[in-house]
Amino acid sequence: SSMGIVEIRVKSFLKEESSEETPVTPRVGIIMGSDSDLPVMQEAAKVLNEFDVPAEVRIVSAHRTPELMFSYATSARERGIQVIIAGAGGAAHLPGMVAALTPLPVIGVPVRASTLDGLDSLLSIVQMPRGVPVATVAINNATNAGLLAVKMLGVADTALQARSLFKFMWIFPSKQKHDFLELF
Ligand code: RP5
Repeated sequence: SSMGIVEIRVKSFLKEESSEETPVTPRVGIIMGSDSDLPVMQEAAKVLNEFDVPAEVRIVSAHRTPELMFSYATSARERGIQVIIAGAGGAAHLPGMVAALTPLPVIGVPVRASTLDGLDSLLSIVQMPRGVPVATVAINNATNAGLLAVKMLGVADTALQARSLFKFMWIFPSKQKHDFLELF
């Protein structure tokens, strides 16, 4: 019986160890050109937190830290990131540049940051050339970027799709609502 106690102690020790040492792999990368974008971009993090989707938040600038942008974009997929949300203002090249460097879907958030009321950011992000898509949300609407990321991940994650159902329910046609509820 003393062996039994030792085993239990070892197990609980290992459990504590592993819960401290195993960091959760982020599924969504939230990046932005400047810390001045944070008040807008944190809304995306809030949404992901609401749905228990692990996310990381990083300042990565296409213009000020181009090498960091390159290494972030080219390593994101192999680190386990599945969707990238990129916010930037002014000459907002970050989402498009990142989209050119990764197979992951990129959601762009135009941040209102200059004298042009965010129209500059919107056009910089939305007017991508054919072949390099960026899913662009409305100016300053990082909430929608978070919700869109949840929907994208939900395609291959029915548990997450089910959790998101109630958030989106009010816009579903009633037949679809019925089918969905049957499913879970
Ligand atoms: C962009 O320029 C950033 O995304 C930010 O929206 C804007 C202003 O940046 P700061 O000068 O406030 O750092 O690169």
